[in-house]
Amino acid sequence: MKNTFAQDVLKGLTAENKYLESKYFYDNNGSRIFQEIMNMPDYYPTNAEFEILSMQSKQIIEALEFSRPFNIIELGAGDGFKTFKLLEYLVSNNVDFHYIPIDISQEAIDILTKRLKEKLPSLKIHPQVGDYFEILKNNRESDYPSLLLFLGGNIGNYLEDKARELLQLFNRSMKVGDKLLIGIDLKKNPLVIHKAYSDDHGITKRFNLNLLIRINRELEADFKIDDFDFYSYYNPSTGNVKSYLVSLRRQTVTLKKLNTSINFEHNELIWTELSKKYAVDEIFTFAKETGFVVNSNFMDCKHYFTDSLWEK
Ligand code: AVI
Repeated sequence: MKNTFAQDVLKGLTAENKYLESKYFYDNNGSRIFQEIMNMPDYYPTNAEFEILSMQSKQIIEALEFSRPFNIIELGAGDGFKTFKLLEYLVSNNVDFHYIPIDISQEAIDILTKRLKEKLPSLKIHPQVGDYFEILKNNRESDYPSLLLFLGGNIGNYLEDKARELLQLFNRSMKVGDKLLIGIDLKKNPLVIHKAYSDDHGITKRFNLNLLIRINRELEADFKIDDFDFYSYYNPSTGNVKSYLVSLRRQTVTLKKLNTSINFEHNELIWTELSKKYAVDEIFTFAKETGFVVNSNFMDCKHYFTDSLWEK
């Protein structure tokens, strides 16, 4: 199998403006650091979405207007911590549904399945490991209506064009009447956003530097981690949080597996992540452009985050 990680790292580090793709943050260690981020009080998206699903599960389910058994297909289920509230509501109200969590990590799916079987023994769960689209292909043949979940604000990590493509792909794998519940982080006081991504504890910095550690390990590179710093800023006009690694000196890094060396200037940047924030009217436009109609926006009490319900 071709090593896309190696290819993507090479492409990013040899580009005129160096970059690394944020999807590569999530090796086992990176996923653990991301859990730490989600536990930080300043990282508001997790608490906001947890509040929405804890307080408004009833309203969300009513808005689906599914009269028969249905499927809940979760894309990138991870540890399923947030979804638990929704599932708990459904199980305790004896609603007839099947839960199909999908994740690329076998480890994440195993942990999730074990926890759910313990906590909600009557839940009908059909975990799947692999690529969303391969698995979603079956959705169009299903006799049951489906609710797709794409939670956590992951859509914000895609460039707008890529996000549109992804949503169009979701749309194509859905039947008329299927719904999508998508977590979207909203524009808000810039200081709140700034604090969430430039934390004082250095956890987000560690999250970013872990990518260099991963490259050292998997591509036999010699990044000196102390020679890089982390910088992130929010632009309220565009809604973009952009994160970077900063080379603290002029240096050359060798990537043995790629047979190549990369030069860094003093203060040269590697762009590592986009976390885009949307305004509510942009969400309506986005849905329309990708073949959906917005049914409702379920927001937390501070209006920091929305779980937006779209229908095909
Ligand atoms: C996974 N994703 C939605 C997170 C975000 O907020 O963009 C990743 C993250 N990066 C830094 N902090 C959290």
